[in-house]
Amino acid sequence: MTEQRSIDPAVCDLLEICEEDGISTVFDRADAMKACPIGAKGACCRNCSMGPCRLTKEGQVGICGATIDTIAARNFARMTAAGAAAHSDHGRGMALTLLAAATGDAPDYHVRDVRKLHEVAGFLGVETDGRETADIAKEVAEKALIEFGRQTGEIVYLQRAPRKRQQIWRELGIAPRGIDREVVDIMHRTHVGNDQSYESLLMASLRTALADGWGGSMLSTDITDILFGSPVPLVAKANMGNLSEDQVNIVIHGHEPTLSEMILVAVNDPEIIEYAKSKGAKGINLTGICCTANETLMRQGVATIGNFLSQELAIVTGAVDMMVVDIQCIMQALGPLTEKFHTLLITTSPKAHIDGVTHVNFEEHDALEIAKRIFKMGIDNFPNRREVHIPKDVNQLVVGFSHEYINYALGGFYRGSLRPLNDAVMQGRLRGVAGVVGCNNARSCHDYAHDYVVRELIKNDVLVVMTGCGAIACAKYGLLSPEAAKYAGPGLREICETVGIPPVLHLGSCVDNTRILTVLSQMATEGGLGEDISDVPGVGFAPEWMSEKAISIGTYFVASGVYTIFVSESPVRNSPAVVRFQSEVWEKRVGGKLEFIADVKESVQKALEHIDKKRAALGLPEYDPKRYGQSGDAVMLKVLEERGEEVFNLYSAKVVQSAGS
Ligand code: NFS
Ligand code: SF4
Repeated sequence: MTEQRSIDPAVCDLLEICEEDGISTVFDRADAMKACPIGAKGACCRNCSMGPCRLTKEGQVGICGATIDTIAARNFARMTAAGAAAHSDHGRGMALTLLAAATGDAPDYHVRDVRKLHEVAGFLGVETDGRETADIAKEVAEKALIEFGRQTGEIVYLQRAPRKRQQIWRELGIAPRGIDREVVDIMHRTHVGNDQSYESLLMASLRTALADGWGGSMLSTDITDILFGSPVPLVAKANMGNLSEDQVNIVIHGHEPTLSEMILVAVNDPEIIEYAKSKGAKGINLTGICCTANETLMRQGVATIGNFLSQELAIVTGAVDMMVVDIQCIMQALGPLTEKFHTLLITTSPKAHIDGVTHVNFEEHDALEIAKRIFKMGIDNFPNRREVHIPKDVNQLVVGFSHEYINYALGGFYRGSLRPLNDAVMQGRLRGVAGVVGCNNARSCHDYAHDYVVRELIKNDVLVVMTGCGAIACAKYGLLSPEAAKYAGPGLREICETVGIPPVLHLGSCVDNTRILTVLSQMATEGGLGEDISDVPGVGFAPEWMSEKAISIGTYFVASGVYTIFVSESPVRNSPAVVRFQSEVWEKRVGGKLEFIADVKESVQKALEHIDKKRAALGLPEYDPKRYGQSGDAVMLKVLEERGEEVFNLYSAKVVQSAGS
């Protein structure tokens, strides 16, 4: 039973405990709660109180006359807007933190990456010559905030896309004006009695999603890098075995790095460590879940113990003394669950409370003090621990592939460039590239589709970049370590062995999907792979999506020219017109298309066919794995190994051991 629920042995172990002890989890609730068959197809509208209207019969319309096409498109548009709002509000939070840091209102935060600050200043038209860092940071933050409230014109970051892409957006009238404006636009046009054309609703969805991808999320990534440093490769660890038997286990969960970074500072405070010892603990062990974990994993090597569907199971170990959550993807079920265990659950964001759960409001201006106060609450809870069941599973991974680092890894410090990547695709050593991202979903076997899709892609010489819960999934199965090169096809394996990278690169949290946009833009302008993102032989994948944020991400990938596959039934399937529009019409207009494919095998097949179609359109040689695997690089590695000489490996030279190991 439990094996069908997850491919993660740690999760299966803990589910057995749940079964024995009668603890209900997301997996049980998914079995008990059948999805509403009407809502699941996009056939239900509750946009006014004459409804809800359920369109179940051929030709039926809502009380106001709305057709199935309008209703499906409106529902989709609202999902996009909610996702874009969540990401963008997170980005706004980062911009406000940078502003507070620059003006001295948040004295615990500093600009850690001055080079990145200057780069972003360049994008936003902020003068840097002869100015103090704080002064530049203040104007960068102010300029970033203008992007949210911009009313007319277009958001500045669109200029980071290939020229041809920008032209497409402008000609179609989908260049976003301001980030907030586009979210409001969707909420307005989907109100009863407004936009009734599915076509216009779906085009507006593209614009709003672009405001997320090239706006709120991209700013979020940039400003997070400025404040906390651009990631560089680190060795880190994944899965539940990273919880400690004899130390205070603090788990951070959610999305924003602002609090977790302060918790990281506090964890090294001798006073806090002494305090933990005074309570009988050997020390403090910090780990993470979901995207907060990805943020601290990428920059500091903090271990991740799981993704979206493991959050309850972390508590079931009985070893978590405190779980601190901020925003997004936090299951309400954690509240009642922690009542059965000793775990202290703390909410910290004014935007995310859970009834009955202790709330400590986190404020940037007093960040470190609040972090320390929260910490002490966790330590105080250590003596209350009862029985613990910590699964042994631990996997190693290498994280920290910012787009800047990918440039450097491939081209070297003085000639950092994606040229080698483009060359590899052009020669056919790499068949193409894929971004595999997104959530877990309790309606499908936990982590199975992520693992399947990624293994198939790398076996077929497709270089994979990942973020979010998908990246955590694959980390747990060893796919993010350089040794995973052995699962790759011959061409990709050669590249991994030569450059010293894993075949699957971890690019960060879900807002960091914008790093994929940046890499794709650079590939398109580097030369040899056309002149636009839609020319690059690549695909986007969300194998286990569940959130509205995933819909926004998928839609901005489509609007940027990428064929994007969600492995599930379509949430708009009751409207063949909307389904067709998202695939055929979007492809004709923006070069990218969105398809929901329930069969995971078929989804990979379609992805590879698409990559080959793009290769053919560029006049590139047909992909032939037999041509590689015997080249000079591989032979040289073998010779060195046989002679017992140390093979130069990026990791031996540059990897900084993770904080925890
Ligand atoms: Ni992305 Fe990260 Fe995970 Fe999905 Fe949730 S944690 S922002 S939304 S579930 S990948
Ligand atoms: Fe029904 Fe129209 Fe109201 Fe939707 S907006 S609930 S279709 S009457």
